[in-house]
Amino acid sequence: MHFDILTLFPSMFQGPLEESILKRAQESGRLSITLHNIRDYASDKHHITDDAPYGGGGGMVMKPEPIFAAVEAIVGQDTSVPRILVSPQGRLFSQAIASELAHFPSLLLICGRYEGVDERVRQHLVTDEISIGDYVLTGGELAAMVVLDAVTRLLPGVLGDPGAVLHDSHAQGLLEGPHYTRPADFRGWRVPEVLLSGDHAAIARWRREQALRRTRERRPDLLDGLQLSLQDRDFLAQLEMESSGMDDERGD
Ligand code: 9D3
Repeated sequence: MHFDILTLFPSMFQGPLEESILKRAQESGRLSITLHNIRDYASDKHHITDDAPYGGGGGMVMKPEPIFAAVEAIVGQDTSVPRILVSPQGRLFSQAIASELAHFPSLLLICGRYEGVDERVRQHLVTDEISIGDYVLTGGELAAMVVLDAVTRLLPGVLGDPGAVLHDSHAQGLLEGPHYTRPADFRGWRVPEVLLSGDHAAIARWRREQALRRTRERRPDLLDGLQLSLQDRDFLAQLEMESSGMDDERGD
């Protein structure tokens, strides 16, 4: 998969792209990235990319001409490549959107800076707009890296084990339960005995229950849209009983 990334700060990407999985994905040819400095597409002498907002007010707005020139130089009239603006006003990024994007052979990401980009970029150039959450960043670069990272790990062969992607808690719609490794006893805190039992069915059931318990405690909203088995529903109902005190021993 190929990413074209438009930014005023291409060097912000160097660190993350040169480590670990993103580095290996590039070395194996499964991922390629071209960073484009928007400033290189400004045609004036000073390569100006921003200007004051019409109507007054503070801050600066990114000019449309350099962004249009960059996109047209990179993808031309090819309408098959999604042109994604990362912006606080976009649709909220999710694992489902990452999977959707992973099917395209090529994506173009546009990173904004300052107070935003001229509205005509949104109206006439961009085909999708993505936010990574309800907090304010200094620019779109870190958001673009989040999208790049989440999409790349879904590409065939990028993770060693193809099962790893299927087990992702967000792919399953549940949070993950606890994980343990050696030693079995660390400072007197023991690993749950079931994990040492060798009983694979019991282990699978225990893990499922831990995931359900944790999701109910921390992200009950995730349980709403899920297709749960009868066994899952029984377990959640049991947790409801426990937390409502329905089975408390009464002394009277
Ligand atoms: C004062 C109004 N601000 C909007 C909340 C202006 C503004 C602040 C910061 C406009 C852009 C930015 C830079 N942020 C992004 O480009 C961005 C972003 C974000 O800030 N949060 C979550 N997702 C994203 S994607 C791009």
